[in-house]
Amino acid sequence: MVDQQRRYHGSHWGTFSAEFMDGKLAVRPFDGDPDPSALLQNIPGSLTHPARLAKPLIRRGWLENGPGPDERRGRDEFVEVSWDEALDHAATELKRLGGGDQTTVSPVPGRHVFGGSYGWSSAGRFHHAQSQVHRFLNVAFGGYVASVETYSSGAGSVILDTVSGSYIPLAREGNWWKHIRDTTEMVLAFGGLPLRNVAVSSGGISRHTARDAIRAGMDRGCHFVSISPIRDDFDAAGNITWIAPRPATDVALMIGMAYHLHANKRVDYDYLSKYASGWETFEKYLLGEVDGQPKTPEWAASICGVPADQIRAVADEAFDKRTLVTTSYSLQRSENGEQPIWMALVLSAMLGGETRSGAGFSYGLGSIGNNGKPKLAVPLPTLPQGTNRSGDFIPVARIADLLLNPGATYTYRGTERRYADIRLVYWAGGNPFHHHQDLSKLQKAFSKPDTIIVHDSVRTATTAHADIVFPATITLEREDIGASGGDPFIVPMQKLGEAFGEARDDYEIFCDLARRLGCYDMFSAGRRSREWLSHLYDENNRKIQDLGHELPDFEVFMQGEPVALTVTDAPGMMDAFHADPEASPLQTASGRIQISSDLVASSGLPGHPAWLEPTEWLSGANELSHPFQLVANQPRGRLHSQLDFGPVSMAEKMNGREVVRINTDDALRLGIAEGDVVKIWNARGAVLAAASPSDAVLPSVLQLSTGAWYAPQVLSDGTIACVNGNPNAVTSDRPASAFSQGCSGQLCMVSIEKPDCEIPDVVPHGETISIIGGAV
Ligand code: PGD
Repeated sequence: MVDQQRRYHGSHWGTFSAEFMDGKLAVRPFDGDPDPSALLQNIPGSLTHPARLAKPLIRRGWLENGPGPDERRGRDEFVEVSWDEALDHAATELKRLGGGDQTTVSPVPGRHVFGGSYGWSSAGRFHHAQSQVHRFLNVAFGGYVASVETYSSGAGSVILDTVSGSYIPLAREGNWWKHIRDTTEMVLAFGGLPLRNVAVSSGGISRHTARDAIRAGMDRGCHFVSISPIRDDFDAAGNITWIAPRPATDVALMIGMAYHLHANKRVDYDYLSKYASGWETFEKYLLGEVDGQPKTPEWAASICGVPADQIRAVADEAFDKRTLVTTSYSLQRSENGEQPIWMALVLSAMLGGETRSGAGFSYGLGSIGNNGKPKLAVPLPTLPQGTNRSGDFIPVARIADLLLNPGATYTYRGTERRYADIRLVYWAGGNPFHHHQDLSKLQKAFSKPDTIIVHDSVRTATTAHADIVFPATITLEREDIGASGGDPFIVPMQKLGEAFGEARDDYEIFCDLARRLGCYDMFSAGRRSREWLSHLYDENNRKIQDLGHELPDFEVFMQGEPVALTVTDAPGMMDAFHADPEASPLQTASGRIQISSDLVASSGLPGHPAWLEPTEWLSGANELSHPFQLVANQPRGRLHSQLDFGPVSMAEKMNGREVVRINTDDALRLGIAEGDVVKIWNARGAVLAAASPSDAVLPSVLQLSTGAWYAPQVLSDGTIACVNGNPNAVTSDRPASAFSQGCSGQLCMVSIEKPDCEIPDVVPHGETISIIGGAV
């Protein structure tokens, strides 16, 4: 039993314990964490921050005129209402759209209801908002239009599923941090290995081990090569070789390496013939038999800007050593984002794959904390979401197209699909006005549905575009069970404070609606929150006991400390495949790693990895009108847009405004000095940010992280700009390709200038949604 004053809790940025000291919440990292994240210190202020939602809100236009498309969303006023009023309005609307007891109401699955509701929300196996909304819509509508894939990895996952059978083992199964510590001789890190990203992991992370593994690898003499236009994408201390290609050109660099290796017979052809298929098709492309252009290091250098001799040298070293090729998720969050991931897998295969311990290919190492760690030997508790009978879905990053183009067709994984006609959007636990691109397009898309319902704990830009806003508790205000694949602890998430204002748990909100719709019994299964927790825990414990392990009793667990889970070094998919490719083939068309694919070719792409010129890149036609390549990457001071108001996030800003880094020479040429507020713009929109000249970014590259809360304002020169610094005001929501339809939000072309207009102050968190008036 632990000290009752000190409570444990789990979060995406680390396990911690907390207690109130002098009336303030003090957060202390979990003792077992060797490298806790500073992001934990964003947490204490979240209990009472002024951006918290205290009462239910209804948009005035919706309240007065009823449901229907409305361009005032995002600009309209909100009216505070009582819970009963808000729930009654919502329930009436849900019933109008076919919601109810699906055993008695005509069971028309909700093909007009978008419930994809993407977002990280908070840690916790039961109160996970996305799981709650999915369960609710399955019960109340019989189903909904879902979303598949992620903004993190939309293009990479789809291509790896196609050419290696499944992306999951390549991201999660290899124990890569251990290899880096013990055996790997060279790490070719495309996109770097950013410690700022491994600080977080969806669902929780108890032990941050990456920094120690890198340090141990360096001490052993492992050569780390970071390939990125931004130097601190590999932000560990020590000797790291930085190779800086132009953004979006890594695939050309890899193909140039492949050409050199093949020309010098420095390829493991035995590996290719045993474990891969389609080499001959790719070889023709490599040698220029298809397009008359041999893909020499000189050809690659002309595209990526890395000298040909350096390309040759790094390829030779990679062949001579036990080389681990890694690609960050960011690499594929761009147009043609499938290509560098596919090519990195092929390059690794040319080097002999995983035939030597410590060598091979790892996807997303460094992109998220729990990738590349030992697997759990035991299952984790999961809330059953029921059955979605609608059968309809979109690739997640197609949300704006779905709402704007009902009935239109598109392709995904080689199959033609059609967008549904959506009347209701129900969102809980995500912030599309943070995570989607081209936010003015999204704003138009959000004007289309009849009704938008959002649950959140804080007044985000997404709540500003809703019709009904339900205030949700945060994890600190409720009990839950914390656990995540790849993390070796299960954490009792103990309640730390009372609900803010009138906020309710997402589960309670759905129960209240289900009662009004006549489907409470089915939704709740007769259980209150605590009964669900003990039910999920006990059910899981039984499965764990069947495997010969055991967890404490539920009540003991909930009042105790985090409990260690068993991990395993049992062979994963790639190990089994390498041990016997005949007995354990990959789930691909050929059973092997596919160097060429007819399915990919059926979407109009080359059927092998290739350099495909993006619409927006340095050296492209677009460079003439907008000469800078913006890299809109993950932030250092927060997770996505969450807790942006916390002190760690605010310390990264200047006067509350997000910072854009610009190469020192470019800044000098444009007369931009440290702290100057600059306007970054293109045809899609504009954003203000505080400039910071730096030699850590390549010339003609700007770096502005995601996550500042979207606050569009009309500037005195007439431009509408996000004054807080959200890069998604200018990024494109063009799909990565017609094959994956993944998010391409990482890169776009922009102009930058010191604006000739008054500079408005930033909009404080929560004030974009207004009970007294809109922001624009
Ligand atoms: P978060 O800021 O985590 O972003 O997008 P995502 O929508 O996941 O939003 C989570 C929301 O959930 C917050 O508003 C938070 O307040 C709310 N929330 C937290 N706990 C609870 C709860 O218990 N209940 C309810 N109802 N709400 C809760 C992230 C997405 O952004 C991702 S994963 C990636 S990788 C993308 N990255 C990029 C990028 O690199 N570049 C660009 N340009 N754009 C990106 N967008 C993507």
